[in-house]
Amino acid sequence: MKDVKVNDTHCFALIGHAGDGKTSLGEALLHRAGATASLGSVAGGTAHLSTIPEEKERQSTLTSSIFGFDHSGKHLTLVDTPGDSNFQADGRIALGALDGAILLVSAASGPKVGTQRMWHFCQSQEIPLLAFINAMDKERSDFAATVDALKDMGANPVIVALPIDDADGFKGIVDLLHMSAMTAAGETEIPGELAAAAADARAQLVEAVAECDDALLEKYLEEGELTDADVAQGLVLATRARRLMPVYCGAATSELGVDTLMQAATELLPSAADREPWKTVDGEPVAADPDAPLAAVVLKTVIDRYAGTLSVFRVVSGTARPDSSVLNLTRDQKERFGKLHVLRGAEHLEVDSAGPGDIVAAAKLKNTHTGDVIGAEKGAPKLREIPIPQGVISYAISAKSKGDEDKVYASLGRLVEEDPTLHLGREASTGEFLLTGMGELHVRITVQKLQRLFGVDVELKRPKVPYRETITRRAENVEGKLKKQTGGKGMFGVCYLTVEPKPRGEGIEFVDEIKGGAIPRSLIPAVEKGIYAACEAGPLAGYPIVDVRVHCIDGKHHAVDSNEMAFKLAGSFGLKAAVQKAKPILLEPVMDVEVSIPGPFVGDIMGDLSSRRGRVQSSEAKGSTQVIQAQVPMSEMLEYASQLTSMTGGQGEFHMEFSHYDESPSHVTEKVIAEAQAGRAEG
Ligand SMILES: Nc1nc2c(ncn2[C@@H]2O[C@H](COP(=O)(O)OP(=O)(O)O)[C@@H](O)[C@H]2O)c(=O)[nH]1
Ligand SMILES: [Mg+2]
Repeated sequence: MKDVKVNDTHCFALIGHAGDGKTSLGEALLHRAGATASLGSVAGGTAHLSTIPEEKERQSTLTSSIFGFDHSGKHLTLVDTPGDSNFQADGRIALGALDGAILLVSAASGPKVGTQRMWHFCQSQEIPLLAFINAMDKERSDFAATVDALKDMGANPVIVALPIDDADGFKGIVDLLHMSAMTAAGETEIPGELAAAAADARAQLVEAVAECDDALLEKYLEEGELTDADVAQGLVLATRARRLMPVYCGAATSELGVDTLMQAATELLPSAADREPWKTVDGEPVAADPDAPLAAVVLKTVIDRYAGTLSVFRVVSGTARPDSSVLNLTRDQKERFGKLHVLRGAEHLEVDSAGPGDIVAAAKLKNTHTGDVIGAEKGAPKLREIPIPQGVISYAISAKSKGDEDKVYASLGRLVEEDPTLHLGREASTGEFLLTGMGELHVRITVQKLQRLFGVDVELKRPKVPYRETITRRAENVEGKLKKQTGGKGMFGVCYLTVEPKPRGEGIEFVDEIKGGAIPRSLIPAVEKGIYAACEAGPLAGYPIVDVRVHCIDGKHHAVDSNEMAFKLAGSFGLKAAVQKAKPILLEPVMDVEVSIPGPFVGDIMGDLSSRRGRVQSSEAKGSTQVIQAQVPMSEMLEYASQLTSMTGGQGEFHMEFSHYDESPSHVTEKVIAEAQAGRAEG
């Protein structure tokens, strides 16, 4: 890899909804680039990007898969991501370490929940995108409608490849940048009957590119055309600045349109050298310089049967070398690399160095986890860590055979290490182990892996609902006081807090408004700590408090008796008192639910969703299947999988994922409070 320059090093992801063809497209890209000897197939169980048995069995991607390869003098890393909402978080984490992505959409069904969710995520993270409209060979494919649907989603698509799709089916594409046609036979003339449509689409492309750049626009208005070089260069800038999302199309399983997409991925998406610079925790840019001290982020952890635990990292700056010492800057832990490997699906290829933009794996690091940042022992900038999404559904689990508990706990610990969106905890009141994941399937697959890798069987019990608590009005100037000045060491701290509701999902915010040293500067963080600690258990039923802005407006201190402990407790008492005065309520998680069923079941299923307090948002026919979208409180959906099976004789399917928190109705609140009180009485 050392011969490839940083500006010829690219890493990008394939993202989109489950089942639309990402893995198949990845296989086609790898095969056309000569990185694999044969075209892998998901349906045939030969995909190089499927790395674990559960993926082959379900014919669906469950964990992101990384493949590094060389192509046309460039070093590329392709990351195939899961589309299913249970596993999408894995793709989001990987995107935190990449430079761009290809958003795949099926021409037969258009953008779906998974497409939209990944698109929004890329928007929020400012990740440059190309779109690939796949499955153009399917009978119901509709290129124009799919482009329109991308527009409706809020994207700014511009067509760069037009399908050659006539009565005999899909044959290839017209590349509007080079005004040439590509079919299975190779490059050819643009078919006569498409000439007018191609000229029209080309004019739209030129116009869209011109509008993104003042100098180009001026030239375009004066001369009425732009040169090929102008358009190509303009499109590069517009893509990287995320002003335009260039749209390509093809059919992954027959490798049509794939070469043009590969060229676009390496020309339009930024290389490691010309992406937006990485930032340190202090917001300083970090240049992709192979000669600087090493700085890297860990995007994945893999438990490998032979190699042990692998930490997969992307080099941001500097050069990683085998047998060298590094520092985990997240945990302030010394680590040592042994050999370094490029991942090629399930295979590993040893390398002797890795520079900016390269993604490699190191085995058996001591205490390094997904999301961490690592670097040279001296002089490494501390990069921002990759945020890890938190799971939403918790199941109480127990070992099937008594005496296996320790083994279950230890083995689950290994799986949690590999998948940071899983969480293993213990419920204080009952002592039960709780396994938390992104959805029911996520937890069930984890249980399957547990059995396969470690031979332990566990039982899943009814999941717990992660309720939250918040406030509904402002409470001003509430005192939090700790005063203990009789006998022993004195303790004195007073703070005055004003709390107010924040919009849903914004969490807790602390605002320091202390003036004139009413609380000494050095002790204000203690107040903040106390407030955060008190937010862990709300006054109604002990669930975490969320979405509150806390202003610390005044306080009192004592020259001798004030200390950290005193102010931490004062902050904590103040918060509890303020929340009580601000009319606290219980929030319940509401899920986005998509149910697919044969037409005749629609009435029953809609009625059932309403009885679960669900709000049906749409019901659409897709062929003989009816797809219902609804929002339903999580507490009503805990055993939906088996209930749907019995209602439809196994002919229904559903997806569900967290949408938002909503105030729970009073009968639910009362029940949850009563349960919490019963739990406390027992515990
Ligand atoms: N006809 C057709 N089938 C496709 C195409 N791409 C993928 N498929 C099929 O769709 C199914 C799901 O594809 P997969 O690549 O696993 O989708 P992913 O979940 O997005 O990774 C597989 O059975 C593929 O063979 C395509 O372009 N045309
Ligand atoms: Mg896949």
